[in-house]
Amino acid sequence: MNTAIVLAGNPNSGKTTLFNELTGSRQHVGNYPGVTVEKKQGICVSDSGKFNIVDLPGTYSLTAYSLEEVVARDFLVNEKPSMIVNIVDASNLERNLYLSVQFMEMGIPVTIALNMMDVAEKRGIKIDIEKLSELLNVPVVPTVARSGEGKKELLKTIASTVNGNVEPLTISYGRDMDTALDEMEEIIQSSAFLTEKYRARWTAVKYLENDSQVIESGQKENRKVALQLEKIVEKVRRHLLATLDTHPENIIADQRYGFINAVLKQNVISYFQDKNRLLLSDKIDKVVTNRFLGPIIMVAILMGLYKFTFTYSEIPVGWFESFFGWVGSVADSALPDGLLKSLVISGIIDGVGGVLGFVPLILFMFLGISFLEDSGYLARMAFMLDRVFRMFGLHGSSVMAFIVSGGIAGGCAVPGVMAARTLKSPKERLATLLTVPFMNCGAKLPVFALLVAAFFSENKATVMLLITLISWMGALLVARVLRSTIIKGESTPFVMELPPYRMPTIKGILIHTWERTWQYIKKAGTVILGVSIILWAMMTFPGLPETKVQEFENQRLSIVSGMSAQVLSEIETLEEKKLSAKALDIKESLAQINFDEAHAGLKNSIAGRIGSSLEGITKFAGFDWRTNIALVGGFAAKEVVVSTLGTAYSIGEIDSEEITSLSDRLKEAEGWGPLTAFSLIIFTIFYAPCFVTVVCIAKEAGSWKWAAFSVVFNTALAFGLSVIFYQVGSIVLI
Ligand code: BGO
Repeated sequence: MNTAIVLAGNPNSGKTTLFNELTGSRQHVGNYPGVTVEKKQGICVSDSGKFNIVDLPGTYSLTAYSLEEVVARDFLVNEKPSMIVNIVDASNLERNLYLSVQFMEMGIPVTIALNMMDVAEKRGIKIDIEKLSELLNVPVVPTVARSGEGKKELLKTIASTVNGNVEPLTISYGRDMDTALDEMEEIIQSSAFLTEKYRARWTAVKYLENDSQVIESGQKENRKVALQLEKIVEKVRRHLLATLDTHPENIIADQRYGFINAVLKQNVISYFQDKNRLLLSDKIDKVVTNRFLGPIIMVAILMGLYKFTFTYSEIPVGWFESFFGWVGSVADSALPDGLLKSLVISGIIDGVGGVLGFVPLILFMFLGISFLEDSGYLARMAFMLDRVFRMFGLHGSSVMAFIVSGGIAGGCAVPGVMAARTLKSPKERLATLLTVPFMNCGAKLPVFALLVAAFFSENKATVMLLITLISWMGALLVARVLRSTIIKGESTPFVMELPPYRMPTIKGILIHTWERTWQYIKKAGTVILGVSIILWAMMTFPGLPETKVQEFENQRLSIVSGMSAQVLSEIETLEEKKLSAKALDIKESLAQINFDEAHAGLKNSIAGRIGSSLEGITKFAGFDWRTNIALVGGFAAKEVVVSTLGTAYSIGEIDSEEITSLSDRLKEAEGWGPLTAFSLIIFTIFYAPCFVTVVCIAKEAGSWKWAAFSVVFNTALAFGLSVIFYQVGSIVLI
């Protein structure tokens, strides 16, 4: 075997010493072509094989700022060596790994020679070599180049790994940059832009780093594509300046150090202190990620966010409700009775208005989450929860997806599913995609709020907490089952970037909050609007057959026949207490007929027939045909459960002074009680994700198979759990 190996590392890491140790007298020195940078080459013959070794100039980075850096990376790009042996100074690990990370991003196989182990030991630094190797996903061999210690082991490792496949390291550079990188990568791949020389992702990162050499080669390669990429970079640059008051280059450096920081923090190094960069961050982390204090602080912060959101959004939510109530009353008086009025009020205003009413709540929640994210705290939360998640076959990066989906309260599974993109292992990503919909998204909250207010009004907070715990436990247990059966596979080590803490800017938080809230508003104006209209139609048509309508009309006529128009008008318009006992009797009889007619119409509608046909099975979970209609509607969007229950339980309802709200109606309705209500809560937590989430799962999982799985599996699970709960509850309560 005669393999090309390059030695690379920071200046003074011991490269020359190791080079001499490996090549002995079989070496010669020249210059790299065209420049006066020294190029040392030599041959290493050993039991493990024969290697051509080139010593790269010592550099700290792979930008294009110095001649050494350009020479080093040109050599790597043009010569495509079989392996980089990266000499890392163990006594200065964090700084040295900054270069290693860049090699790993290039996708060239790397073996780390962890040199100066004697110096590290003298300074009391202990390094868990195995853990470091596992987290970086590259071989790591301890060496003392000066004495030749570790040389044999290093050669053996090189020989055994030199022709293996490597998965290039992909670091997350934050939401804004990752979105731009994905877009750029797609353009670069599809137009084969510089792809003969560089990996597409690497080119994209270099564009964001404002790398003059790559930008110049890009312009020569294809002006049009280069311009397209430059435009994206410009947009991100402006966005970052506005939101975080910084440049992409700084974020890239921070996130690379954040990655290294996260690796070292996982007990890789027992004495770790960086005097230059992360001093304040480290001090904060000592408290915030402490084994005992960390979880307490995390719960306190979450409770604070929860309280902040619900306290401050209560009043504006009320304003929104009043506004939509006012719009409804305007439509009521402006439109003549009939189908159009019913469509506008029940279909559009009630449906879309119900969802838009939650905009203030969503806005306040995202305001809090944006603050936590921009400051760097959310990354710490994921870091702490990683251990728990790993036990259930998930990953530290899944934490963020769970939180965004409503792990705290009232998120949305759509961005949650998208947040799973940061997971590098496809199996862990899939397990995350399939379990985030169990979180309590903003659409499920009104359903829980309604049922809790109606049936558990004495213990609202406790029941809400119980619902949150059930959804988390359910999600984690399902993840465990899936990861032990159909999506079996090893857990990948978790290295989430832990960038230094930053003071978020007000402008940045406001922009990030608005971006997310706008997504929610757009959903209400498109998907929810469409679904509300369809459901309204399903609950309205085909209506009652003419003979039936006539029957009800005859019943009304038989009651009012012989009565004068004035008496009739009094019965219709006067308050109940002003009516005589006989008139009140007539009024109630008429209302009962109207109710029976509307009830019969709803039961005969398309939705009613579906609901009734399911009743044979759903009765085991305590659900009647009207609840079934609401749950079928909830497949489209969970908010629809509330609005549909409202319609189903109010159509033709006899309004009395005591029964006005939906929760009062449910309390009075036949078949309803705490048992049915909690069974419905369990079903709502677990059943099929809403339509938009299902589409997103298909897109992110790359197959409709998994989207279909989430619908069928989740619904079966939800139904099974509700039936068990309802049946056991019925026996216990008897
Ligand atoms: C001098 N352990 C220790 N303790 N020292 C090492 C090791 C090791 O594992 N490896 C290398 N060194 P280079 P670059 C020196 O030269 O190979 C030492 O830039 C000195 N010189 O011996 O040159 C190595 O090629 C006088 O130290 O690094 C060298 O990457 C006094 O680290 C230095 C003390 O190694 C840099 C040291 C006249």
